[in-house]
Amino acid sequence: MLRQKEKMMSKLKIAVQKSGRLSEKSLEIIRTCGIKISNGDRKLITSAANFPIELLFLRDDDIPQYVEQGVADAGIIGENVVLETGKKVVVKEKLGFASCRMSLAIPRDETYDGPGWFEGKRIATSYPGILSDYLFRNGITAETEVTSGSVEVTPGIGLADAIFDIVSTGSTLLMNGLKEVEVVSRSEAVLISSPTLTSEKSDILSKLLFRIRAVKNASENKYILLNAPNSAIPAITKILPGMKSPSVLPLEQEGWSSMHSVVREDEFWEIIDRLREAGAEGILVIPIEKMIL
Ligand code: PRT
Ligand code: ZN
Repeated sequence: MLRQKEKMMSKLKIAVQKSGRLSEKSLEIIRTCGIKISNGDRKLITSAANFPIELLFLRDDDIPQYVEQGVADAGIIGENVVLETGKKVVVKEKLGFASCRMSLAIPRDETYDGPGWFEGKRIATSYPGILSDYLFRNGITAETEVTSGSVEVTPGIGLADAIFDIVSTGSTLLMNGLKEVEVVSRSEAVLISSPTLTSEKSDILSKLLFRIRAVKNASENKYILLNAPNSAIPAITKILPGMKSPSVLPLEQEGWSSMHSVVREDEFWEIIDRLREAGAEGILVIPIEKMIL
């Protein structure tokens, strides 16, 4: 009876990269959402213990197609692959990891005078779709060499004049005597889904997205506590917008208060400097585990 009930309950099938740059972080984000998964033995498919999802471990390039076909309901994948494969999938959420640029690079000694440089040149890439779209938009005719690996060595061995590839730190380009001259697009890991989910699966996806956003918000923000003379409270309140406005609690010491708020990670240092100028003291900054807006 119980088994029958389990069979009837549908689970959201999420495809993640089997092994590569996205694998660990994909599992980590799901685990940080409080979902218990095990993949010690790297099976093709595994179920979560306490949330109605199943994970499918696949090659990243195959994920958009499987999601389009409904073999998987959702997937975690680089935006670059979504763009390149052009499959009918919906990008539901940017996940903030595996960030990179998709760039054109040329030999370091070449003088670069704009996209016209590529006219009539041979460009090696694993992303012919994104490249040809860029060339078309810029009215450039160039030859594309499709290479599946080590694109960056192709100019050095005379196979191409330039490359179009993923750049992260830029050290691979540097090591191969190349320089980045055009950023064509940017990419990070995203959660994609099939455009045609049953309402039951849509509900599971919404619950998962709610948790992912809480985790993301938490990692993008910090909790801040500080002491301030009461006369500085109005100025400090202007600097600290918080989720609504800062909490202000009186301190034992007459004329002083403790203020609590939330600040964005990317504005953090600038805000700290302004707070000190406004009279804040004893500033404490604490990581947030989950943040529900
Ligand atoms: O086996 P499978 O097909 O599943 O994996 P894969 O080899 O195709 O992909 P993988 O694991 O290498 O990358 C997966 C995804 O990570 C990519 O699709 C991108 O969305 C993202 N990502 C982020 C990167 C990089 N950063 C990255 N730096 N993917 C590849 N690189 C490579 C790049 O190709 C170049 O060779 O790293 C080199 C450049 O790095 P820097 O730091 O030297 O600039
Ligand atoms: Zn791949």
